[in-house]
Amino acid sequence: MTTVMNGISSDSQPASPSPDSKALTQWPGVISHYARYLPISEFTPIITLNEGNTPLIRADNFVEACGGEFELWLKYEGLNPTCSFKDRGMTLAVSKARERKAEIVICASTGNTSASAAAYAAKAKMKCIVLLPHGNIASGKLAQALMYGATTISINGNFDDALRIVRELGETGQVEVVNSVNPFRIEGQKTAAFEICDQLGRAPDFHFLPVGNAGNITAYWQGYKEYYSVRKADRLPRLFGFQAAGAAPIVEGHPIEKPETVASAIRIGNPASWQGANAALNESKGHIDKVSDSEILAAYKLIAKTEGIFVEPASAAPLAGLIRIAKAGMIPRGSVVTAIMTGHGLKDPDNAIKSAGFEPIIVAPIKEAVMKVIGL
Ligand code: AN7
Repeated sequence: MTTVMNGISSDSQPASPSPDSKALTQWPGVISHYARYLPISEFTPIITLNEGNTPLIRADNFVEACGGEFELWLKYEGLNPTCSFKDRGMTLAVSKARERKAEIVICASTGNTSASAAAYAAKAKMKCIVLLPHGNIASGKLAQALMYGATTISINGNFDDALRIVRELGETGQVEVVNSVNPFRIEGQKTAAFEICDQLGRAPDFHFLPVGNAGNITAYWQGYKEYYSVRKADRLPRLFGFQAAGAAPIVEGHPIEKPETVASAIRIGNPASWQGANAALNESKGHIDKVSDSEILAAYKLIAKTEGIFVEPASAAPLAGLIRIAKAGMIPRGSVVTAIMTGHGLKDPDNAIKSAGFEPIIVAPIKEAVMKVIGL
């Protein structure tokens, strides 16, 4: 009989583990690893792509470039199975939808939620419908929704319009909404805070992240508080959130009707988890601010060049904020700072090529031509 443990079937395990296998144990995904903190039971089918366990990478070069004297750790969430943090919440939302015998999952998305929903629905053999703001999706994300087989609908409107329609469709009871208005999304996403504490052996002093629909800031705060309450973390971090200047409803204190930013992932004018964000900011003595598109693009290039870490523009928003705050001397020396790199740079190749500032040099197919270019 085949029993499924840790996401692999027992009959596929090697007969005798090699000496190297110890360091390469199979990670089972966030639900199995953090089961005791999640609302699941023995009846919950676990739909996983082995998400989570993403690297926490120390970024001294970047800190040096912004003149700081603190420890910066980047949680590289772009290394999840669909290349964004959304997979943590989606594994749980889709598992719970399957448990309830739902057949169709639906979401509105600026791109990453749709990629993740489509992938997990495929794994669960469920139908997936995604509503996207027409013309404002990074090409990698659109490719994902199409390839994973989601029914992909482009709305002549923005994300907020798409989410409004999805909520209305959810009220019919015929579809399962897997946007972060679904509480299982937040529950799954909080595992990233657990991982940071487990990887660092403590909670950070400051935690920087981008804010769009505000589900992630809500989830991180819930995760840090929960780990603190069971004494798995020694302190609570201050949460520092950043919105794009043209899409900064929480900073401005009112919804933005026509949000605009190069960081299409956070082009959101009326965040669903606004209250969760406010609670996280107030309770953690945190801070929310806006960064301009040019600050975002500068940070986007700097992190790739100084650390070899390629993120999408939205993930550079907290780095832009960190540059500004570090320069103002607001991070005490020796602080431990984390920043969440929410999505992979390859999601948005068009912005990358546009932003790089130079193009490949075309030469004749001979050694001399290449030597001339490199000055040898
Ligand atoms: C890379 O995919 O809202 O504040 O529909 O893709 O939790 O919304 C994406 C959001 C940050 C903001 N970074 O997180 C969607 C969507 C990236 C993102 C955010 C998003 P939230």
